[in-house]
Amino acid sequence: MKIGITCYPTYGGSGVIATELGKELALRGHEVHFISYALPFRLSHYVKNIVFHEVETSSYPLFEFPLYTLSLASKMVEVAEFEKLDLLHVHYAIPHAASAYLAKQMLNEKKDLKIITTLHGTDITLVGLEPSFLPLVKFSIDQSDGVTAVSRFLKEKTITNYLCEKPIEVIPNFIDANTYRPNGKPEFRRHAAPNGEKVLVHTSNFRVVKRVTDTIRIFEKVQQEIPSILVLVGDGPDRSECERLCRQLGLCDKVKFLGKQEGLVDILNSSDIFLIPSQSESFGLAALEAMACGLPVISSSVGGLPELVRHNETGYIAEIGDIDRMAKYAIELLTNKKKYDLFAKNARDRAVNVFDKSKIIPLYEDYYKKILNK
Ligand code: GMT
Repeated sequence: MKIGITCYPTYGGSGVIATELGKELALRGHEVHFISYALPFRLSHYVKNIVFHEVETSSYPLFEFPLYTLSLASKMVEVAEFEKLDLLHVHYAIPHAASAYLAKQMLNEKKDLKIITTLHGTDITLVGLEPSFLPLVKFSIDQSDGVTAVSRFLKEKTITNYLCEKPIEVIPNFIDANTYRPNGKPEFRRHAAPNGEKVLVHTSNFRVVKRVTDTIRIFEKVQQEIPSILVLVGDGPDRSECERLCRQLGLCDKVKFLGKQEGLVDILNSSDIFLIPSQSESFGLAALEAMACGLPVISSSVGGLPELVRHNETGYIAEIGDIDRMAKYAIELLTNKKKYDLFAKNARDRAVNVFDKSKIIPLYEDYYKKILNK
C-alpha cells in the first residue's frame, strides 16, 4: 500500500505511535509518506520505503495567525496525487483530520483518497471539547472513512462527547518489546542511587493532566519508609512548579530532574517502580514502555490505564489524587521481594503478549484493507 501519515513530529505519544507505525509498515514493504511541519523525532535515520514531505506555511502581514491547517491540506493533495497514495492516516484529530477532509474534497474528481483518523487523547477529552473546536472535531470524525481510538475508554468518550455515529475501531498503543526490555544495564542506578536506594521513576511531558506533583508527594511518603530516590524524565509547563514543590518539601537531593532524555530504556532498567497518577490518560504509552522493561506500574484509575495496568497483577491502581494509597502500594511492593518479582514478570509478559508491535501492526494493516475495500 502507499500510505500517507500525518502527525505531530515533536515529543509526545501520538507522534511516537505514528512514527513507529510508519517505520514498521515500511519494513513490511509498504511505501510510507510522512507529511508534517518537521521531521518526526523518531525518524532520525534513513529508512527504506519512507519519504518525508515538509509542510511550509507562508507568513504575510495579513495573517495574524499561521495558516498551517490550510498549508497542510494543500501538501496532502500534492503528495496524494503525485505519490498516488491509497490512503492518508492522520494522528490526533486537531487539526489533522480537518486538513485531511479538505484534501479529500479537493481531490474528489481525481481520486477517492481514503482518510483514517486515529484519536489519541486530549484531542477528544480536553482540547476537542472546547466550543471553538467541538463542531469541527465531530464533523471531521464523522467525515473520515475510518476512525480508530487507542483504548475502549477513548472510543466510549468519543461516542458520548461528540454523539459520533461513525464506527470506531479500538487499536491499542504498542511497543517494540525487543528494544524495551530488561537489559541488565544498571549504570544509571550506580551513580543515581549509589547506596542501594530504590528508584521510582516517572516520564511525561509535565502537563497539568499528568499530576507530576502527585508523583512527588507519593515519593515523599515512600522515602520516609524506604531509602529511595525519584527520577523525573521529561519537561513541560508544570516542571517549575514541581521543582518548587521539591524545594518546599526539602526533597531536592532525592528527586532528580533529568529533562528530556533519549536513553529511556537504560533509565527504566535502572528503576524499580513506575508512577503515573494522571488526571486523564487515554492509554498511557509511557507506562507500557516501563512494563516492557519489567517495571510494575502504580497508576490512577483514569481513562485507558485500567485496560493496560492489571490491578494486583502487573501493578496497582488507585483513585485520582489518592496519594496515601499509591504510596502504600509502592512501599508494599518495595518491601516484598516475592511479590515484586512476580509483578515485574507479569508486567513484562503482558507488554510482550498483548502490546508488542507484532500483535498490533497487523491490526492496522487489516483495518487499512477493510477501509480500502469499502
Ligand atoms: O493527548 C495528548 O495529551 C497528546 C498525546 C500525545 O501526543 O502525547 O497523548 C495521548 O496519546 C498517547 C498515544 O496514543 C497516549 O498514550 C496518551 O495516554 C495520551 N495522553 C492523554 O490522554 C493525556
